[in-house]
Amino acid sequence: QRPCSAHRAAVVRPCAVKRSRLSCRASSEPFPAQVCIVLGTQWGDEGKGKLVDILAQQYDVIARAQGGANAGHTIYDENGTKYALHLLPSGVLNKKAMNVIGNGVVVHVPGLFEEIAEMQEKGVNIDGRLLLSDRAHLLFDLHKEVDGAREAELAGFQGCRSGHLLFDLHKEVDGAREAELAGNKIGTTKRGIGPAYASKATRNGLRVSDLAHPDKFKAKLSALVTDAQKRFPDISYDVDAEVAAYEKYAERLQPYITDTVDYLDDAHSAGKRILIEGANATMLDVDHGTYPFVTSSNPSIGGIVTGLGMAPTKFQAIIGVAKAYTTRVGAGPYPTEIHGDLGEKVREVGREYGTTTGRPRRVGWLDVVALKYVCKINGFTHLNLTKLDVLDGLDEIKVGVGYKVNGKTLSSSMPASIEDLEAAEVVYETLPGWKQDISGVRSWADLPKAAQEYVQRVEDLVGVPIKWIGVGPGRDAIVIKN
Ligand code: 2SA
Ligand code: GDP
Ligand code: MG
Repeated sequence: QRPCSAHRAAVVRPCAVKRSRLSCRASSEPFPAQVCIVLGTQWGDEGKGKLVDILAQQYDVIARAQGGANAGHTIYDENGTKYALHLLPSGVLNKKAMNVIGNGVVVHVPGLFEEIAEMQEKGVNIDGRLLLSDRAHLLFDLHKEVDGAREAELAGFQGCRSGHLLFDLHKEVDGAREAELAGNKIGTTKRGIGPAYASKATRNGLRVSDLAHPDKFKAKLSALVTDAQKRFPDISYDVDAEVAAYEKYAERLQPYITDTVDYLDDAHSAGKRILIEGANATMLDVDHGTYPFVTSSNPSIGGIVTGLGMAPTKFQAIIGVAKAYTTRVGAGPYPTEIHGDLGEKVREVGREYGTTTGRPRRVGWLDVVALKYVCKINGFTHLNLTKLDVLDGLDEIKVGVGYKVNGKTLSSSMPASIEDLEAAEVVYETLPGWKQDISGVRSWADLPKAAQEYVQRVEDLVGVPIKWIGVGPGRDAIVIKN
């Protein structure tokens, strides 16, 4: 299915990536903020990696704060070479920049080395350009197994999850909660993210700093495995082999391990420019997203503060990245979802397949209600509207501007309960399409009038300036809005 869809998309946009070889106008424009954050505003895959890659050319340090290898950030260099990044920040292509993996990231060490090797094969050497927080949690293959086992188990009924009240139930072992939850699968990436953050919250996780104490490492890992096996007895795990592997990894990781809180503070004091890359997105935030169909970190602004140990008073720009429509991978309520042929068409033109798992992404209209809610949480200074080119062929384009729920119309807040969200009736505005290929457009003035009006209407509805507009996957396929 994938080669075929990629082929069809290539037929629709034959030159989109090739054109990116021509210039890097957007990357040469200086962006003034000393500390700048790029965050996803929807359900992920908005194109954060592309903006980070563009801005990274002007920054000294690029940092990741949360998530793990569930993230998939696709970028293209000036030669059109494609890179799919998962744990490494999308700034790695700026060969002068230092890349930081902060304390809030859950790190699968073998996966990290694989990614470093893949980059090296493509001529990008990471040596001396990567720092890993000594407080970051280690994500073991064990966590991936638990992730798979939990997903396999979830089916049918979704039980009690009304908020985070401390029911007596929560005092029981995890198994009791699972029995209560026996519901649909979340549709995770099976990268072990939830179980790794669960270990962190349960306080039996292992951190990068534990690698320096091999005597205690084995005992801690054994305790983690025993705990998981109580819950999932079928999981078999060779602790000795894992300990031996991690002894070797510890040596290789040594040059990267740093107190990144200190490093970032010193870098900031020295006037270095710091770019922070969010992974996933606020609608997948474990607090603010469509719980429980979310990831297990805080991909919103709070997760950046805790995930790097950086004070928010240092932040000057917070950029929200939003697709001109929406996509979502995995299960969960999706009020503006487009079903049928039209959804399929947008998926094919937009090449909407997971960067990490290859899963087809669900597709929907732009949801301004969710976007306004996400703006409140994050305090965006600018927006980047991406993939406007994907809407080129449409006669008309809808924008969700309200939810009718329980007799009320919401315009900038989300119902907490997914049952209410599932029942929400979306109020749409319909705008005319432009029916023109905009993938070669590089200036606001050259965008068709209907495309300008679409972008302007979104900006007016959301109330945050749209600075960048994506018109293709390549680095130069970006328009700065006047
Ligand atoms: P997890 O694995 O525990 O974080 O999954 C929980 C939910 O979070 C969603 N999620 C994502 N949604 C979109 N993109 C993600 N990254 C990859 C990409 C996804 C892929 O960039 O394409 O390749 O499939 C991502 N990571 C997590 C996930 O779908 C669950 O709904
Ligand atoms: P991220 O997780 O937010 O970094 O996004 P992903 O890399 O998972 O998915 C975004 C996809 O859209 C990637 O394949 C990008 O190359 C592509 N992309 C980014 N911006 C644009 C754009 O403006 N137009 C088009 N057609 N593709 C884009
Ligand atoms: Mg992605």
